[in-house]
Amino acid sequence: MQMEVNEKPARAVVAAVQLPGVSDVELQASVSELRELAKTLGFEVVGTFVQKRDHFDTTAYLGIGKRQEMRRFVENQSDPESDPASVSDADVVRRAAKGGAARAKEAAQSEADPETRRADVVLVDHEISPSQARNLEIEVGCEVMDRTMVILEIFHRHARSRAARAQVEIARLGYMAPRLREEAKLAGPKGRQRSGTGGRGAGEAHSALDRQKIRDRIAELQKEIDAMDAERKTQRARRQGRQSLARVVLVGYTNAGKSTLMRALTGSEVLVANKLFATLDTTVRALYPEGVPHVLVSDTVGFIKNLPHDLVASFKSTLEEAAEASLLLHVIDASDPGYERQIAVTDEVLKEIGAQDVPRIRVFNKVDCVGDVDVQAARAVALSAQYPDCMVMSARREEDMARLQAAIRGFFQKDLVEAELFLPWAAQQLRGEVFGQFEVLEERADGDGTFFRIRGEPDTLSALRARLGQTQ
Ligand SMILES: Nc1nc2c(ncn2[C@@H]2O[C@H](COP(=O)(O)OP(=O)(O)O)[C@@H](O)[C@H]2O)c(=O)[nH]1
Ligand SMILES: [Mg+2]
Repeated sequence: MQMEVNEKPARAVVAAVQLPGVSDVELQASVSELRELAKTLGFEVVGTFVQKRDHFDTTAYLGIGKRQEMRRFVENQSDPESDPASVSDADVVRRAAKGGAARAKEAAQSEADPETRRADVVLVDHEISPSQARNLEIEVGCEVMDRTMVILEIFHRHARSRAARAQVEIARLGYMAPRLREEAKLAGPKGRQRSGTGGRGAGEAHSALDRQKIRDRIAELQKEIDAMDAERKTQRARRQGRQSLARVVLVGYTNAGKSTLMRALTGSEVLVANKLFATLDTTVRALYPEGVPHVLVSDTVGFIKNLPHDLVASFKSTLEEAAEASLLLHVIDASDPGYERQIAVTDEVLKEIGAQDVPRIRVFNKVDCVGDVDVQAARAVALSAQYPDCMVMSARREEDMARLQAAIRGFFQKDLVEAELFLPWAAQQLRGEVFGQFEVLEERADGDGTFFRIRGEPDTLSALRARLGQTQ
């Protein structure tokens, strides 16, 4: 489901059951979070359906009436009376007997004009069983993903290192295992299994996998992770002392504004065309405008308020690049009533992944949402007293973005040194690197080579001098 920039985004409908004991505020928070997660996956959210119930409908999560309402929405029918979409039980049974992929395709394509359809996928705000997903898929007429699957897909995309990928794969297998079993039961011995929403990897191999095989695979992955952990520790020790890239990592809860800040700081559009960084993916970009040193900014998955417990380990592994950062920007939604607790959780997790010593700036964002101008000013004073050196800002204000940009530049420039560098004629192939890695303040040439007066990182300078065979 990887989305290209120029591809039309898939349209999603969010559906949630509000169980007794869940307040409106809690439900709303959970639903907005799912909508943000959907956007992270590149979906455009076109509708939300909420239903109060004592329990989930055992057949299809939502009650029959809500299912039909959703189908009419998806198929873009306004008149419920002439609704050919209402599905009889016989229909359900008949279609359920067909193979998974074929059935999902039929549900998605044959029954509504693709030109007028309003949605491509339903996102359910809880974890549901395969049979509930299957029935909902048939009745509403498009693919269904539950909350856990949405989160797993996001982790899958954000897991960078081999260890993180292995960790996410374990979580995915854990999610798939009971589903494959139930699928096998539903489909009968020869039946095909549901593959439409299984996700990469797990989908292809499923028919051959039984529980034992899944257990073996999980054990194997765990062994790999342990081995890689040890390797990473030595690598990290080795990396220290070598020239390091200036690297900013954005962390914080979903919806705090990380991606918004990322876009504003890096001017994404501009940089797609920039050759130097053309290979960077969407979550790693260069701080713009460029300067010395080059600063790379990465976005992370973000903490999720309703994170299923089984996914905690894989969430942490998607965050591990935070431990390698030169600077963490901890983005906090200052208008969220639960922000203090969120700060505590974030700090705790950062400690667990070994990022406690990485310098960090706390960025209290969305201050424009906390009340009128006076309330905002009072909040800024209180936060600055409680968290020295924090930033209180709004991504919607240009002057605030400029302050943040300056704080980041300032952080990296305070360690820069000015120096003279001599490049003999025989080493002129390094000219490009001199200009790429340093700010050149002055340049003059004589019979032996070129003298530069430069400003840059001391480590980068030592590394270049070492290559030139020059001692300090
Ligand atoms: N009012 C206001 N909205 C903001 C601000 N920063 C981000 N947003 C909005 O908050 C929502 C979540 O932002 P996003 O960057 O996707 O958050 P992320 O989940 O941390 O990446 C989006 O609708 C943004 O437009 C801000 O400073 N003020
Ligand atoms: Mg984001």
